[in-house]
Amino acid sequence: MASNSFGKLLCVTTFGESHGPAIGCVVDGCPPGIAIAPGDFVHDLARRATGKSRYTSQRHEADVVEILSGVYAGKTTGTPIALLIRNVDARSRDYAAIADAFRPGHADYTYWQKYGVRDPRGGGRASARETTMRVAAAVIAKRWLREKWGVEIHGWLAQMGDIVARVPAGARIDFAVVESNSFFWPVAAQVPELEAAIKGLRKAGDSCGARVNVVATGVPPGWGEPVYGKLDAELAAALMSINAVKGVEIGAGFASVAQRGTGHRDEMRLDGFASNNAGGILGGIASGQDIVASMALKPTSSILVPGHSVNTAGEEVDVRTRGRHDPCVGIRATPIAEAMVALVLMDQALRHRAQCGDVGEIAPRIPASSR
Ligand code: EPS
Repeated sequence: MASNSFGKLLCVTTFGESHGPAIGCVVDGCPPGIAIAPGDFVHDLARRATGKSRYTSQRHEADVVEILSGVYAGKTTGTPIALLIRNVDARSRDYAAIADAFRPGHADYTYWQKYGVRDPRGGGRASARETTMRVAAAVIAKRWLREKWGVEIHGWLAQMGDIVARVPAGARIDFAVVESNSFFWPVAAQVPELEAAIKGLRKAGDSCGARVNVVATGVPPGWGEPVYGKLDAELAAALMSINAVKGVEIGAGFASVAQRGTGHRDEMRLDGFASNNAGGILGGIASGQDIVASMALKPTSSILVPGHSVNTAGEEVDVRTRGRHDPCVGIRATPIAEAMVALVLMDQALRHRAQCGDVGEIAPRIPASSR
């Protein structure tokens, strides 16, 4: 009801506010026997964290995970896994001047309308700080998916503002390049252009949007459910639940509108699919091809340029947001998108195993790779 939880068999609940004492999550329904230690969270949390480059928010959080329950002798026990991260660098004074005003384009106004009260410090529950716990929970899901099923999940920044990643048509993304720069950008030669764009935005006190793509390889055919539990529907909902996301595409997505049936259908032969316009999902169920998702993030609403708005007293005011904000939230969204895809896939895998675990491998099985 209150929607701080998601997933059916793997159920993740997050809690905490950006400037509260801590943020945390409870991961319930996780199978026993998965090796997990606090150090396992370091890599992905650092990929998502603020303050790791000059191009993101300069808030410096340590993001140290404390495992409070559900793990014994280094392995999950099957009981609820509670993870906690203490907030250590909140600077609530940055929000004092706008505590009673609604930032245009922000959740300030809608939280106020819904609850009649809100925590203005750091955006409270609406802050992207909350996504830290999604990434932490997904460390467990990513491991299970990789070790048990060979599923790998990788994301990249495909567009920042009007700069589009110049990946040659049909070329595979080089994830070593993606991980080698602060933008998760797949084309190294364009990184200076991105750096200059962020510097320009900072100078202008403005922000820009972004597109993040994610691919999951190795997903066996069969994961996903008809009709209301479609894999693409759950991926879309999970990705859309990330702060600032305004659009999600699966496979060819909105480009399908201009396609013909002859061009869109992914023709099959015994040695493979001819294309992947479906993004690896047919009828809500994985086909065995790569799962391909893409999401659009709006420009950060907390910006220095003053904008017209109103305050809680019903007065018209100009709002200007100071503080340590991201000129482009999309830069840090790649690990968050991967996390949501991992959590949905693990939940769907557990559901598939529960209902159809005895079905086994059905012939013919068409290889995943497009010819
Ligand atoms: C955020 C605003 C900034 C970011 C924060 C997300 O918070 P603050 O104003 O407190 O510095 O630093 O991101 C994180 C702290 C994080 O870990 O992602 C927002 O408004 O969403």
